[in-house]
Amino acid sequence: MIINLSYYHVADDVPETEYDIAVVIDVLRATTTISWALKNGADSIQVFSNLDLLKNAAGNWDADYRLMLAERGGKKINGFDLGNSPLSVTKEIVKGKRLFMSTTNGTKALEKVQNVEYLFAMALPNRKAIAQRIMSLNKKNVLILGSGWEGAYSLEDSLAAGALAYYIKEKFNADVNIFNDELQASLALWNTWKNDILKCLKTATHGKRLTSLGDYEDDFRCCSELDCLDIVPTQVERGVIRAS
Ligand code: 3SL
Repeated sequence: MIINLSYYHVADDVPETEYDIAVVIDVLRATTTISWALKNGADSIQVFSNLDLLKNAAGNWDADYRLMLAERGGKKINGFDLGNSPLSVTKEIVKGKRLFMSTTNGTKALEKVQNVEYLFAMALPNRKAIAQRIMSLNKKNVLILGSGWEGAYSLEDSLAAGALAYYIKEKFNADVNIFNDELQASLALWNTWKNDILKCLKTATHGKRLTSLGDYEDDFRCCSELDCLDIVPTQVERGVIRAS
């Protein structure tokens, strides 16, 4: 079967089409944090764009088994347990807990496609695991969605979209229809930067934004690692993501 692979930079660009699978990417840093939290034993992650809804839902959860994560503009919001760094979701902190999470762009993108039957969160560390899952499902229409920044294009999400399409096309030798120009451009981007992912992330506007906010060297290193996690963050009920 031919796989139709499309990529859109931000949620508002996604057409009203039926997709079998949606893969949401926020390299810096929401989907990297989600992937590492699940790797480190978090029970689940519930995503919200709205902070009041997050607080309400968290309030109904056993306080010993919950954490609230919130970031806006790259910074942790006061009053929340954690911000949005993959380095902060260590085993000691997240094991067995539900993470109630809201970020500037990543959780919005996840909300946008939560009606798609199979919804996965991807970052560079689990690119291969996601590609394998897509292939194993044998579905036709696959949407890759970047999170961007406040409605605008982001270089690092497009790089990862290209990395995923490249893996499916070249490593699986799958019959792939690169459905739109956005994905063609992402493949070209991947070919340009695949040997210096870290530099690409630091060159990106959001990479520069993070650099201007403080020392994010370890976050950059973590977010630029490729194929080191076997976790497939999967939506199991509306807004709730678990490892599978
Ligand atoms: O935009 C988002 O959703 C965040 O991932 C941004 S940040 O990396 O936490 O600054």
